[in-house]
Amino acid sequence: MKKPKVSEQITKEAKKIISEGEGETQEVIDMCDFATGLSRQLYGLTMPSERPEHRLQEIWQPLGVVGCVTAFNFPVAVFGWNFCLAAVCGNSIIWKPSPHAEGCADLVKKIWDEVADEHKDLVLIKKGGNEAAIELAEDQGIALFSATGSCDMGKALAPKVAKRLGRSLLELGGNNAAIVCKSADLDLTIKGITFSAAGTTGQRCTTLRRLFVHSEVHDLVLTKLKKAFSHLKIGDPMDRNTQVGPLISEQSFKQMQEKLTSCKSKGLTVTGGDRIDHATEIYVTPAIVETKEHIDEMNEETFAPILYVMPFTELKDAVHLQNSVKQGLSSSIFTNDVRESEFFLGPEGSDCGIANVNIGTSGAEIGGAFGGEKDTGGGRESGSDSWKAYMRRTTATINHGEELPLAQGVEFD
Ligand code: UN1
Repeated sequence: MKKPKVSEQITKEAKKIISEGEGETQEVIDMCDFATGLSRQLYGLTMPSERPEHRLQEIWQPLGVVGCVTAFNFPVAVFGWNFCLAAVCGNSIIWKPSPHAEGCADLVKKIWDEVADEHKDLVLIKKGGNEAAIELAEDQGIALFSATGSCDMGKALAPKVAKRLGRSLLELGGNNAAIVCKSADLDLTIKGITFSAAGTTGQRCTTLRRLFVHSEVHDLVLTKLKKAFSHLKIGDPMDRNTQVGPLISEQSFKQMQEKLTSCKSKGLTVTGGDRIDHATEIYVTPAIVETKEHIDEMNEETFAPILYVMPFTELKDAVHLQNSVKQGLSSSIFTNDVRESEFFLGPEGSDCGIANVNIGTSGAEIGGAFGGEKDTGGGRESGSDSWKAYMRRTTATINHGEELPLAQGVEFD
């Protein structure tokens, strides 16, 4: 009953297409289900003790207050990842939403208050920009500081938390790559690439930004990709036929244009990236940049739909380039060769927190731990054992005998 309202609010503020708004709301519902089951599974290990009549056990305890900073592009799902786990682990949360999406936060809080009875204050909202995020980071009372946003934001805030020896959980920028091998099923591949690169108008941390294509299929993939991009339906995100909605701000458009101008000045072929005339919204055609080498522009995350496409001949070289950037969030390989996919998933393969086979880089399910390595910040949210970040661990040793034997056989009589 509340789902359409929340979805529409997401589409209104974050400008995501309505199907993605609905998907995001569903993600919160799924997190509620997941966390409800998880609340009975916050297991602590029991270890055999080296001493007779002793027991060794881990007990997980709540942390206290979690501070949560969320970005405009996932205005409710990321809160859901954090709050659902924080709550079943016994914590409360202070949520600082993006200034672009405070209406989403108000709506979620209203829904919470309707069902929360005496637990309303488990969720408090702190509105504001950078200053509000800094206050949370510096506040000694915030036991866990969980933030989603750019790498620059993480680098500015993490030292403030570290200065008070607080805990951080960071899910920062991505610069995600996909590798297309010659054995790949190209129809599936083009679909996966198009959704990951152009979906959400390139404004996901998991958006596909760099594509390495085996030289034997490079030209064919490029032709098919350009065709797929040219058929994308760009426009009003409330219209169910739309696939690509507007960019969030003029600033995003400016950053996108700067990148494309720089690529053009290097003589690279750029297809798309054009602004579509509109009175109020910023619509842009997703861009493809063709390059023969890994240029500087590819090292940074531009939060807009730009896909760099580059050929390779050896898989290990493609993986090396994929891993050569500072960020380490998501990655994909498209292949029907098990040796290639296993190499990609192995220790010499992708260095990212997420590695997919025959799926694009975006659109992760909540059941897995979500997050990435290196400049992406190392945090893990949502599924698997991510809940452990929201608790503190007590190691308890219980002596149920009448003697006091010391560990390691120490004598002190
Ligand atoms: C983000 O952009 O910050 O995997 C999160 C995905 C989404 C989450 C993206 N489930 O694309």
